[in-house]
Amino acid sequence: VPTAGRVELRDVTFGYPGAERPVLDGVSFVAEPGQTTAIIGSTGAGKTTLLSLVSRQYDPQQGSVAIDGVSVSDLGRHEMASVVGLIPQKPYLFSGTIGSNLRFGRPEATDAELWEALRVAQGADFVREKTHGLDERVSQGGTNVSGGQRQRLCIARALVARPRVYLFDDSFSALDVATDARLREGLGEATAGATVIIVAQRVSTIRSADQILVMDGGAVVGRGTHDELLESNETYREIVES
Ligand code: TTP
Ligand code: MG
Repeated sequence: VPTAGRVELRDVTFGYPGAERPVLDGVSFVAEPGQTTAIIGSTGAGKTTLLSLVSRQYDPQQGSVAIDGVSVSDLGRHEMASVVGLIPQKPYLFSGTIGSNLRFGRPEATDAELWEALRVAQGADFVREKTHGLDERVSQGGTNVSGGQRQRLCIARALVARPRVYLFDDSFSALDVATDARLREGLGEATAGATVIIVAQRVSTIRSADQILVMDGGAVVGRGTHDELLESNETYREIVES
């Protein structure tokens, strides 16, 4: 039974520097290891902001963010990278090769491990088609990798690092439904035992999540399984019907 990677937010309030109103207001939840927690909610609800607090790009003004009982503010930068794998909503690559990008979180990873991560992330085919394969050069603003390919490379990069907590920020919305399903099936195995938090737009992506948090205006306005929320939550029903 996995026991590592438990994420706990307690009464978190956060506003961006200089802003008048908080973006997150009294958010509390627990995401358990071995489970998938999905977050859904309208644009601007604060989903990305929430993930940025878990990955400690910002600290909350009030409340606490802890992983396995340790406040993330006590984790060093390097430690953080091995604990949390964030796949950002706007995926980015570092200047270098595809291989060096994939090895970012774990430099000692073998080529076989990179290919396995690429296979799961549905990215092996396009990397294989590159003239230089893993040694193909990419750059921040480069055009030899499309947006969708960039996203798959970022997913593979997180898998290679083997963190305790995965944060997927809207990583699946741009995929067709079949690729989305295939990718998440493979991810289920590859991330087994870890804590998985998925921000999603599509209900099909989160239907089977162990827990769904519904966010609206910086607050969690509902939580439960898909069936429970359909019963009990008006905001969730509106999202499902839209
Ligand atoms: P987000 O946390 O970006 O909202 P979201 O991720 O739920 O939206 P989307 O579905 O479109 O991805 O933003 C919440 C609020 O915070 C919003 O009013 C914009 C504001 N904000 C900033 O002021 N600065 C920032 O850097 C970010 C990311 C958001
Ligand atoms: Mg967002």
